[in-house]
Amino acid sequence: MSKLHIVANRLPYSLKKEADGYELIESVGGLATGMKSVYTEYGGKWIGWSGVNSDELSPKESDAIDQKLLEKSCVTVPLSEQEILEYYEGFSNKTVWPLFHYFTQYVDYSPVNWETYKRVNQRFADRVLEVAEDGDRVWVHDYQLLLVPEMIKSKKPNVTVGFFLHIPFPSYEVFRILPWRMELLKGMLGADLLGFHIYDYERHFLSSVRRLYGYEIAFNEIHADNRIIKADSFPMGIDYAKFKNTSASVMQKTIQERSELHKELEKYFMTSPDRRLILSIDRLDYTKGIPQRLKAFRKFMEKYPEFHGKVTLVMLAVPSRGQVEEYMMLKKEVDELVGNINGTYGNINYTPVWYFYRAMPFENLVELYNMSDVALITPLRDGMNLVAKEYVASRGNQTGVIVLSEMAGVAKEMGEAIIINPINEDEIAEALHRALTMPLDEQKQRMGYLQERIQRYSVYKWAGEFVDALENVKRIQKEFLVK
Ligand code: ADQ
Repeated sequence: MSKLHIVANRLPYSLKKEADGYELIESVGGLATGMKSVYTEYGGKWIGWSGVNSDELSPKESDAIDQKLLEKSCVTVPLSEQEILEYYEGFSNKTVWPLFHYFTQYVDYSPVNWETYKRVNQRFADRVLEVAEDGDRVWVHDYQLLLVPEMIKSKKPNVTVGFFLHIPFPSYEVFRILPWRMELLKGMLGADLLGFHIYDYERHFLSSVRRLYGYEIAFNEIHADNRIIKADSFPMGIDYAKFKNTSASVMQKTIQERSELHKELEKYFMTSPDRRLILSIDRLDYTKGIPQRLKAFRKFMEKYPEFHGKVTLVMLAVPSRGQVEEYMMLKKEVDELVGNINGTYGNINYTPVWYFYRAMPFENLVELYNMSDVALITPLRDGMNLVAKEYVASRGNQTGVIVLSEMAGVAKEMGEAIIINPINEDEIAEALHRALTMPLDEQKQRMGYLQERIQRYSVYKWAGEFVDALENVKRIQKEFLVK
């Protein structure tokens, strides 16, 4: 049977330094969960970076790590400090990330970073070429590796290549700004199948291909120099059962067994029957609309004094890309806004915003999902947004309301949420009021539909469908050649 290899910037393990060497820690993120099921089933390798700067490792340490990872079917791509700076923090996160999220004012056009991006992409491709044999399939992930599909295809045309973009693909008018737009598209077009979260991103991509390369496009098939390439949308799901079951089990724990956070949340609700929690969870990233969200909450407090003392916004922000200037500025702005709201509306018994600048253990995350009345999800742009799906999966009693940005890919699957424009503070303040006063029957009806839909298209289903589509494109290409 043909193998299926995964290529992603990071491997599904991170390394922890111990006295006697490095220990592997399994990642629990969405991508790792979904992909592990796939590459182990098809006997392939996972090619990626271990997360450790290779300058810090002696050759002996490096060999030992490679060996340990190989036992888990992982092949490492070493990256030096300079490469991490220029390829990862540089071109990936300061050029492609802001551009693809429509933050054109933040885009850095460093030719040095671009050269390193090309070189590192080639290194990833070379590792793939070492392990992939004719007839195998390779699934490349995300914006750090846009050039890899073509780098594989040009050397091994009999390897079937799939590519999935986890972030938006922007409109042509934004994409065209990039000096290296032709090269990036050429890189992506090395794939036989290109996957996006939603149809809008696929449409933007096809439009850029048509305008920049002039290829004929029939529905979602690109006819490129005697090859057929397919684009399609695959909305990524979550491990629904994991959230559902953890949520049920944490809520069944006895009072003594409960976590500190759980006990604190219960105390909060016990002080008054009409207390409410609003939850906000993201990486601290400028695309997530966190300052706008805080301003909208402040507006809500201004407009609805009857909720003072009764509503708390729990805001979790995971530290992210802290070396990049825009992220440092964002952190400062968020700190100040939280201080301002708490200073204005708080008192000795009441803190309107509980702000946690850290990652939470999984169980605590699920407790918060389970015990919050409203999920406030307002990104300015977001490829998908898995937090919305995780909230749905964790709602054991089917209550809870989602206030959701129309700019998140997930909004396309969540017509039952209250959909808002993330810039419109008044609209969000009104949506919060509506969510907090929504009758329980209506909440249950909406949440019931959401649960049914999100449960059906889990991360496993998503991965399975992509792999099936990759097989299908192989067949279409064969038929095309026979004609
Ligand atoms: P992200 O931008 O990282 O992903 P998202 O999809 O929301 O965004 O995933 C964030 C993940 O981090 C969630 O699984 C969430 O549970 C977890 N998380 C957030 N805050 C946390 C905290 N304080 N503690 C612990 N865990 C926390 C990118 C794209 C998205 C796309 C995904 C998948 O930007 O649009 O949905 O990839 O394709």
